[in-house]
Parts: sequence; C-alpha cells; structure tokens
Amino acid sequence: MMDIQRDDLLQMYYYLKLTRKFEERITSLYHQGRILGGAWTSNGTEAVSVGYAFALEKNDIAASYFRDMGAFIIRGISVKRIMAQYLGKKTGVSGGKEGNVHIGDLNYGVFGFPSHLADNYPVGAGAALAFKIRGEKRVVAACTGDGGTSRGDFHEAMNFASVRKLPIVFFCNNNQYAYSTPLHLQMAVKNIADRALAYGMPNKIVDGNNVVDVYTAAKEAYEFARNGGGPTFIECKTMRMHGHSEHDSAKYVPRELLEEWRKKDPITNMETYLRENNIVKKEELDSIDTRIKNEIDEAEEFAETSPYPSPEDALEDVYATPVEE
Ligand SMILES: Cc1ncc(C[n+]2csc(CCOP(=O)(O)OP(=O)(O)O)c2C)c(N)n1
Repeated sequence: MMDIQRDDLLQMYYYLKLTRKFEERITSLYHQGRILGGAWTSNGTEAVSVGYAFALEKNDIAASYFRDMGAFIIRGISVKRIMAQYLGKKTGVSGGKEGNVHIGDLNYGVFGFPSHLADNYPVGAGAALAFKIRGEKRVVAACTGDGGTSRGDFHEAMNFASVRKLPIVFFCNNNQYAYSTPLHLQMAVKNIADRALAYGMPNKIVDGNNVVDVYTAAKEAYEFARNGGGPTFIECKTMRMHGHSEHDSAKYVPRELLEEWRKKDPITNMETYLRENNIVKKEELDSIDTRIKNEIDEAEEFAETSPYPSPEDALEDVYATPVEE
C-alpha cells in the first residue's frame, strides 16, 4: 500500500464524515419541506468522491457528477454555499438559479455538470485536451454512475481520450443501480471496467467503500496521466444505500443486498482502520465529529438567514462576458 501520511488519513476521515453528516442534514431538511426541489445524496458511496478528489492537485479539474458531494467540498466549495444552494438562496453556488445538485465553480476547478449521465466525460476530455495542447501538467478527474456508462457520450469520450492520450482519469461510481435498473439489466459485461478494454485504455477495479484504495488508485493514475501516459478508467464498486433521491424508498432493491453492503460501510471501514492501526485515539475522532456538527449547524444558519435572489437577478449570468483580446 502507498505510504499515506497520518494527517492525510485523518483529513480523508474528516471529509468522509462531513459528507455523510452534511447530506444527512440535507435529507432531514428535505423531509421537513425546507429544500427547494429534490435531495440526491451519495450515502454509502462517499469514499469514491472523497478518494478521487483528495488525490487531485490544486490546479487540476474535477468534472464531477451529482453523487460527488465529497469532491465539491474537498475542492473548496463551502458547505455554507452548498446549503444555500439547496435552499435556493442568492448566496448559493448558482445564486439560487440552478437545481441544487448542479454544483460547479471554476474558481475551485469544478465544472458545473450538464446532466447526470456521463455528459461530463466529454466535457472533461475537452479540458484535458486543452491541458495537453498548452503543455500544462494538469489532469482532469471525471466521474459518472454505472448507468451513465451505457450512453453514447461515455463511449465517445473514452475513445477520444484514449486515441489522443489525454491527461484524464475516468471514475465510475458503480453503485449497482441506475435509478431502479439493476446492473444486469443495464449491461452484458461482468465489470464496467471491461468497457475500457475496447478503447485500449488501462483500467482498474477498486473497492469503492475503501477510501484509501480509491485514493491510491487515483493518485497513481493521475501521475501516469500527468506524465503523458494517457487516461485510465477506474471502476469503484460500491452500493447506493438510499433511494435514487430522497423521495424514492427504493423498494426495488432487495433488503438482503442492502444489509450485506451495510457491513461494508465506508466510514465504519475507515474508523476501524484508523483505530486498529493505532493511528488515532477515540477522543480525536470525537473532536472531529464535534467540529463537523458545528460546521453543519453554521451552514444551515447561514443558508436560512440568506436572502432569495431578486427577480432582476434572473437577467444576469445569461451570456458569457466577452473576453477582450
Ligand atoms: C439525459 C438524462 N437522462 C435522464 C436523466 C434522469 N436521471 C438522472 S440520474 C439518472 C440515473 C443515473 O444512474 P447512474 O448513472 O447509475 O448513476 P447513479 O444515480 O446510480 O449514481 C437518471 C435516469 C438525466 N438527468 N439526464
């Protein structure tokens, strides 16, 4: 295993737990009718976005999708702004103009994604092409769900990136279901990573519930891409523990399957790893938990007391500001 500093392990624990607790708060607000629109969470799959985003460098780009709350936070988009986004407030990431999971901010190297279904793969490939043409040593991390890999844009991006040896790493959050469609009704291949073979792209399958595994695989693939090796496809096997979104009770998912995966929870996994290897004392984990609760309380307070956008705001940000040559 890669030698990972203690501070980095603790940081990853912090981000995993913050993501889980923050999304739980969003879920609770959703059930109280205080969220505008729906609430989609990454519950059970947090190690994917935390692992791949934590391995990125500051100048890299994340072309994330809607189960990537961990990536949004790690890149630096504050939970205050994200909470305000969920409440439709002017202080939200999109100023209250976009659906709550369409989060993006180029100041933090995060593309606002066009849809949930791998559309960000070609967008990410475009950014990687730009890095290559300019000779910049930057990489792109793009992520989509299992269902997203059955669409045309997925295949076009994979092919193009491989042919041009672009500095991009494609992640798949294989959480077993695309809304209510299980894997076996989506594809005839055993592993999603098998799809990369068709494009001559290196690929890897990792335990998506183990943040250290995701981080290690991501780090290696970024280094390979940064040094001109081209793209890698990384399938992270995990399980969506909630419904597609919080309105969905997911009755179509067998309860035994959920119970099986509950034993492999990514946060419990990390806690056990840290405790069994004497990396951290229980009191230290408790103080991280307290810090997280305070941050989330502050985010909620900030969002609740922020104003809604005014009608005139709808006329702003419609067209891009022309760039002066
Ligand atoms: C073009 C398009 N078609 C359909 C949808 C509605 N939709 C959003 S996410 C989703 C399922 C995605 O499944 P998957 O790619 O496996 O990701 P997961 O939700 O499992 O993380 C659907 C059908 C959409 N947003 N855009």
